[in-house]
Amino acid sequence: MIKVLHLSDVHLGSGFAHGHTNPATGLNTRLEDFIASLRRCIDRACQEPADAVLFGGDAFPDTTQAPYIQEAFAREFRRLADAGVPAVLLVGNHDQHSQGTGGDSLCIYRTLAVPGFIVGDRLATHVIPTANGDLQVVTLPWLTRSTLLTRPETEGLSLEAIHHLIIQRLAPALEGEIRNLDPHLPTILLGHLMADRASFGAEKGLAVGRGFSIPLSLLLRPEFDYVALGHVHKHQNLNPANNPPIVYPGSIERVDFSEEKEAKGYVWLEIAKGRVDWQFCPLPARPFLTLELDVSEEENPQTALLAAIGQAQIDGAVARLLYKIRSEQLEQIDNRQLQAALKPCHSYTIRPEVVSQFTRSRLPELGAGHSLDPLAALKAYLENRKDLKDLVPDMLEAAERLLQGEGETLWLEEL
Ligand SMILES: [Mn+2]
Repeated sequence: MIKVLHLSDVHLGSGFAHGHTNPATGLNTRLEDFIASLRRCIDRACQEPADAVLFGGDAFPDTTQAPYIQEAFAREFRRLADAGVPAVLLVGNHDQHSQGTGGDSLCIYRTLAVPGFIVGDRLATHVIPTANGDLQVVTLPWLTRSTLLTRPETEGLSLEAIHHLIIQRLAPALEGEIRNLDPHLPTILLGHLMADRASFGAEKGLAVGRGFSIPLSLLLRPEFDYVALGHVHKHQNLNPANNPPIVYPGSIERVDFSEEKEAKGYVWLEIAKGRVDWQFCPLPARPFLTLELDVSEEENPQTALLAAIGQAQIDGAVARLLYKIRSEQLEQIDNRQLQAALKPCHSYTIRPEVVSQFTRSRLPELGAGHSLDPLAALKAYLENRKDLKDLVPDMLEAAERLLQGEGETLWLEEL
């Protein structure tokens, strides 16, 4: 059996807002978290050792990462080269230059001719010699219109029509690769793509251009012993019948709160022709925690908030406290006390939402769906002004009062 470690969506350099600068290293603590998770993957691959490592794409949030972040990624993967473990680095959408002409952030590994490294930036089949025999890997990087189509072919077409055309082109191209496979070798399709049945995670909001999805029928082929995917941050197997398994290992650390409830990890698999055993291996990623409560009916909202914090496992977590409150209760809130209670968190944000009966009952035409109401706009603004943090309750209360005054006027005018 050939032993393979399959990981994906490293996104080194993202989520800095959830961390802080480590005074000992000068690095953002979330970068340190991401590096630690990547290190655990590489440790496993080196210690077993794995016969090959497959990286499913999205090394960084974009192609313009600072050199120290690119170096951190290289430092970990380099250990594979040192240990003689071959690796395939697949190009994901975040690795491609946004214009499609600037190359990708992984091609440097080919240029440097890192021993045993293959950069998967096109649809191609690679035969990788390993200690336990040859492994066949078909690479399918993130597809863009420039991958399979020429400019004149797409001129004047809608995005939807272009996506349709890309899939039309992909089908015969992939078929060509499949027909040229050596039928005796264990074979893996390594793709960075959104498959039809995948449930979404953070990648939905992270993608610059809305992508398109690949029909599962293109991947469900008996010629593949395992389909190793990247792109979707939530671990899942799209084919529970396992013939072949079609697996997203997911991201190795939580990029944002949308991944709060997802386990993070990588996949370890042992493969021979016609046979594969695979296992999801969880990583101790930093927990994210949302504390959401409505204290608008509480006699003592501060006590309710402190009790909720006291009951939660906030130690070392990236936490957010979201609570609904009435404007007249705001003076009962002592933010410094909340901050002290949240101190054991790795980082936290506190977001009060002032609920108002008034705007809903008297001015329904200004309700949700019509426009962004001024209070929501003010809150969004204040959330981005960390320097005004201490003034938030006062400003929201003042705004609330102003809005009520305005409401009265409108109401009178209508009469
Ligand atoms: Mn992606």
